[in-house]
Amino acid sequence: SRHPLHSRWVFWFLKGDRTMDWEDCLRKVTSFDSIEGFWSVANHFIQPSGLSWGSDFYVFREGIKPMWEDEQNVKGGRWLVMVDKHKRQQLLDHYWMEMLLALVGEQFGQDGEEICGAVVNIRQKGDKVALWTRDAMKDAVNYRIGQVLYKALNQKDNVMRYEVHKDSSVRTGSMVKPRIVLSTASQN
Ligand code: M7G
Repeated sequence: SRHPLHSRWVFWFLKGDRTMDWEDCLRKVTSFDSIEGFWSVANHFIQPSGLSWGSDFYVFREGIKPMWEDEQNVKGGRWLVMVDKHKRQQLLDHYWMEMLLALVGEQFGQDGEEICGAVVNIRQKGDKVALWTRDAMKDAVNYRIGQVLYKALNQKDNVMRYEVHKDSSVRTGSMVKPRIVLSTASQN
């Protein structure tokens, strides 16, 4: 039988190409609205570690474009998990899969409605996975979402940061000042 999800999710791919506008590099690939559909997508596409540098995967709720400018993202932010360069072999594909399973498996309860989508960025300087939420000012909601993600990705001893998209989009230096920080210490 078919196990429907609460939302339909769209899977996007971005192949980094500095000679093109960023948005023109973004392609809708497919969508799914059941657990079975999710697995056929997950089994069909190469894992993040197989992508070339500069590529991204996005899984976003239908109707939300995976970009800061979308009205559902414009006031939002992201929980960011930076993948240790020396551990990408063990961690990258695992993080991405755990993040997607948490997302489509409704592991965030009511707060799940605040989540717009998931992102993985393949970067030579260090890969990133992130969960985008709708409202960067809803600290309590974002904190709870962060805690679920922290556990799902077994972030013990790592620091997870919540960054406001408005700050990322006007970034000049390399780091954005996070709005929330989660670490093992803040879990206790
Ligand atoms: P990134 O891919 O988020 O991270 O941003 P990176 O710095 O590790 O590569 C790289 C660049 O892509 C940004 O400086 C923007 O030029 C462009 N870019 C990324 N995002 C997520 C967006 C977006 O949502 N909208 C627009 N217009 N450009 C974006």
